Amino acid sequence: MKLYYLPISTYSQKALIALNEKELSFEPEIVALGNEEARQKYRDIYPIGKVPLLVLDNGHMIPESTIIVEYANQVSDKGPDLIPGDADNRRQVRFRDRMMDLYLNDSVSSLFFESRKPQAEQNQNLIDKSREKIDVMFGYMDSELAERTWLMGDDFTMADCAAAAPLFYAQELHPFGDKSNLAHYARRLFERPSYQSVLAEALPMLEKMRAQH
Ligand SMILES: N[C@@H](CCC(=O)N[C@@H](CS)C(=O)NCC(=O)O)C(=O)O
Repeated sequence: MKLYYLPISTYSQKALIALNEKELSFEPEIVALGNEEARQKYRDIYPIGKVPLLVLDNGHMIPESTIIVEYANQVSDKGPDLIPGDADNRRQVRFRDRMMDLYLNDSVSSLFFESRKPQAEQNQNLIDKSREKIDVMFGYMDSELAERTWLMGDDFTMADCAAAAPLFYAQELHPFGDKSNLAHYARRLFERPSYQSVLAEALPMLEKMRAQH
């Protein structure tokens, strides 16, 4: 199978963590989202134009990071069960996955893209709203993590796959402040081998972007 992705993309990183956790190998295909020609070429494959996208050997396309994580969990018995337990527990994993994507990841991504614009062109309203959402999410996560190793407790799940990348970017864009449970959790996530290898590929690219900024 082939994964279309961009190493620095938060949603790509979520899928990559799951593929690493489940010890699944794939053919990597990097999509240069910053290049209009490459974007257009990619839209011929997937008209929505978003990464990640997993394409199976039979040509079946699996877009959307959550669905890629679900697929990885379905086809591999290796590593942790990323959506474990009974129907109620699985619903709670999905709920936390949605919270991480819709309110944490999207807000941190907005801050990232706004921060790359010249100050006069930045959308202050979007920045303020994003920071508000991140603060709500940080408060929610910090209290949940008071007695938990991972977002669901002892099990590393899809929700943790979804939390890692936005928390990594938040360190600079919107630091954890006094949220020590969250800060310790983030450290555990960043040290996990499945994320270390994602960072090994992403960090040189991020450094290059910073140097160009
Ligand atoms: N809901 C999608 C979001 C994917 C997404 O927004 N990916 C970003 C990169 S992190 C992207 O492809 N942006 C390019 C674009 O919007 O054209 C998922 O979970 O996979």
